[in-house]
Amino acid sequence: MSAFERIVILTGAGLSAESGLSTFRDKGGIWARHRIEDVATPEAFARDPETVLEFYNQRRRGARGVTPNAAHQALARLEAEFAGSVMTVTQNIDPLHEQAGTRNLVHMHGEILKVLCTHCGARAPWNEDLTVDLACRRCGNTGGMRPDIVWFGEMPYQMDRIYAALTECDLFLSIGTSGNVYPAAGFVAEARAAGAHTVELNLEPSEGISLFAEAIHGKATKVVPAYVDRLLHG
Ligand code: BV8
Repeated sequence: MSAFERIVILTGAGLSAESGLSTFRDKGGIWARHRIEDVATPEAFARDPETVLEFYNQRRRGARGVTPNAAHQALARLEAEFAGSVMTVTQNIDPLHEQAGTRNLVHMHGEILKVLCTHCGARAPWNEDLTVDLACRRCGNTGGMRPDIVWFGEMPYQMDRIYAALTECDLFLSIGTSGNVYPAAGFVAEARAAGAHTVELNLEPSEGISLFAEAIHGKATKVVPAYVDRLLHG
């Protein structure tokens, strides 16, 4: 029986790296090839929608062709077999957690396989390329269809639900994230303040390493299954 009862897990791009999806801040990462100001802000979308839509069209095509790795599968197993509660909060916009079987999941930065109409707020699943002239199926307007993604300067999704879980958790795991982007990078401080044990599982020390009670460094497909086994089988 684990010493813990309520687990909150934060994941980032490093979790999907071994599934073949590029991270952001590693060598050759996404932000080495694109400027955030050009492709990941509402101002960029207003100024040059074609460039922004094409940036996410490439990411959507990439996300369609990959499968969950052993780390995604271990986290789904943890949720299914753990006696207490498990909530997974991901910064990732790929569908790999749900494809591995995770159910209690929050995509705080949105999802690449969903579209949002800026005119009427309608959301829908979307697998194809997005173009500027696409008309919204609900309001019929064109020029406003964007990926259902949280850009820099926009409020991440379900923050109330996330903070409520952080104040209740007794174990906080941060997996595959560099701890650069807020408010996600601040979650470990919230969990600590709630008295939770905090563990970083990452390839290398993150920006927030000093805030974690425990750190396990290595590739996610190696360290995450091993840690989940420790949690489930003592
Ligand atoms: C907001 C879009 C306010 C989707 C993204 C303080 C408080 C609040 C905000 C701020 C603040 N200071 C600054 C800000 C503004 C900003 C921010 O944080 N800027 C940073 C750059 C300083 N934050 C925001 O704008 C946020 N919004 O605050 O709104 C507000 C308030 C009121 C009302 C309205 C608004 C919005 C942030 C979300 C932005 N959108 N993405 C997309 O294109 O994907 S963020 C982007 O970074 C991605 O979502 C990504 O997930 C996220 C974090 O990156 P990581 O996942 O950590 O990836 P990274 O490459 O950095 O690291 C990978 C790690 O994995 C590395 O450590 C590596 O070692 C490790 N790794 C690699 N391989 C492996 C591995 N680990 C294990 N195994 C491996 N194999």
